[in-house]
Amino acid sequence: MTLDPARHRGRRTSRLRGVVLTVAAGTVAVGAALTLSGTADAATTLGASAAASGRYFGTAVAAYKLSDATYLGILNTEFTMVTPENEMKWDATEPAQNSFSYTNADRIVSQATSMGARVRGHALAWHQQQPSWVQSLSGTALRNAMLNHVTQVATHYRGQIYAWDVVNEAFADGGSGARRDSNLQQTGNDWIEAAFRAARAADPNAKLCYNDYNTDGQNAKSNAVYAMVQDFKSRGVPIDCVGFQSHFNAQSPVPSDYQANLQRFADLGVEVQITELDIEGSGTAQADSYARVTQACLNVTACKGITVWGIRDSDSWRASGTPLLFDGNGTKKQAYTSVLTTLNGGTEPSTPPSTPGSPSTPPPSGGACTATLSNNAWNGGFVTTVKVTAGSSALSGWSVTVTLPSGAAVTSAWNSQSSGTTGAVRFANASYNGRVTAGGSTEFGFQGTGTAPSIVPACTASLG
Ligand code: G2I
Repeated sequence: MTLDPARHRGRRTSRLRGVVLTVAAGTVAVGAALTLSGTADAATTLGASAAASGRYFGTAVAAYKLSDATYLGILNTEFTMVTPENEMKWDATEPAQNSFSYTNADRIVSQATSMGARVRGHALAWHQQQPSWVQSLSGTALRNAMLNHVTQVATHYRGQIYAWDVVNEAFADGGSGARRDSNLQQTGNDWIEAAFRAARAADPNAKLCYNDYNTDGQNAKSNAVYAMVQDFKSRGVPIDCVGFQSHFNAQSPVPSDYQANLQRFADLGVEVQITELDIEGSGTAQADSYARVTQACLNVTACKGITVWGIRDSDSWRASGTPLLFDGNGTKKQAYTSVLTTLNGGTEPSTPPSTPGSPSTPPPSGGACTATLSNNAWNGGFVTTVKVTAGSSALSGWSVTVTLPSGAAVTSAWNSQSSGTTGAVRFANASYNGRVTAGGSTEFGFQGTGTAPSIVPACTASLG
C-alpha cells in the first residue's frame, strides 16, 4: 500500500496536537509556571505565521539558485514575498541603452507566481550596479535615461509588483543628513521625486517605496529621509512606503529605538517594510535580535512584512557572518525558531519544525501576560514605568525582561525585584503584586542612566 504523504502528515499532526494540549492542561491544573498561551494551531511556516496578522514574510532570491532543490524547497515552503537579489537592477535589465533584458528577472517573477507569492521589485534607480553606459552619462542625458529606465521596467512588470524600491540608498552616511553625492544626484535634487512620478505613471497599482540602510534607528540619515517623506506627502509626490534594509552586526546592532523609528515613519502615512533583514552572529544572541526585529514589525500596524536577504547562510552577500535563518545545509537555525515563535505571538508551533537536526531551543516566552513601557526623562537619565497586563487567565506571579540600550543602566527599581543592571534586566513581581486578575494589570518602575529602553519587554507568568 502506498501512503499519501499529505494524509499521513495530517494524521501525525493531529496526534501531536493532542499531546501538546494534554500536557498544557496538566500544567495549568498544577499551577506551575506556564509561558505559553493562545491557540494550539500556530502556523508552522514563516509565511503562514506572518499571514495570520495580515503580513508577508519574504526573501531575496537569485535566479541561478532556482535549480538547487534544497533552496527551492525552502523557498516554496516558507516564503510569501520574493525580491530578486540582483536581477531587476539597472545593469541586469538594461545592459545597453534602450535594450532591455528581463530573462532572469522574469524567471523569479514566474517562480513567485507559481508559489502564490508576491514580488518586491528592487531597484529602479540606484547609484550602484549601473551599467557602464549609464556611468558615462551626466546632466539631462542621464536624467532622461533614468526616467526612461524607470518607465520601461515598471511598465514591463505592471500589475505584477507589490512594491517597487523606486529609489535606493540616496542619502549619505554620517551626520550630515545630506543626499549622497552620486551621478543621479548631480542631475538635480528633484531626481528622486521625478523617479517616483515616472514609476506611478507606469504602474499605478504598485506601492512605491524609498529604501535605505543605516536608517533603522533615529539618526541624521533617517531624519533626512523622514523629512523627504514628509515633504513628498505634503506636496503630493507619490510615495507609499519606506523600506528599512536592516543589515545588522556587532558594529551595527538592532537600534534600541528600532520600533519607535518604524512607528514615526508610519505616522507620516506610509507603509513600512523591513526589506533586507540579516543579522550576523549565531545562537541565542542572533535569535534574540531576530525576535526583536520581528516583534517590532508586529507592534507597528503599518509594518506589512519582513524580507530576509537570502535563504541559507551560504546564500548571503556576507556568508561568513552567518546572518540568515537557515544554515548552509538548509537546516533551520535557532534564529528561525525565534522568528517563527514571535510571529505566532510567543506560541510554539503545534508541530515541531520538520527539518532534521533543527534546534529545539525554548522559544521566547509570552502570551500569558504582556508588558508595555512608558518613559520619562529624569535628571539626565530616565524613569520607566512598566505595565504588566494578564491575558485571559489570572496570574500568580510574573517576570518581565527589559533590554536596555548599550550604555544604559538601572540604578533603582520599585514594585519589583530586579536582577542585573545592564543589557537584559529581569524584573520579577514583589511579594505583594504577583497576583493579577484575568485581564487586570499592575505596574512597576525603575530609574536609570543613559538612554531609556524602547523595545517591548518580554513578559512571562505563572498562572493560577
Ligand atoms: O549589499 C547588500 C545589499 C544592500 N542594499 C541593496 C541590495 O541590492 C544589496 O544587495 C547586494 C546583493 O546581495 C549582492 O549579491 O548587492 C550587491 C551589489 O551591490 C550584490 O553583489 C553583487 C556582486 O558585487 C557582483 O560582483 C555580482 O556579480 O552580486 C552580483 C551578482 O551575483
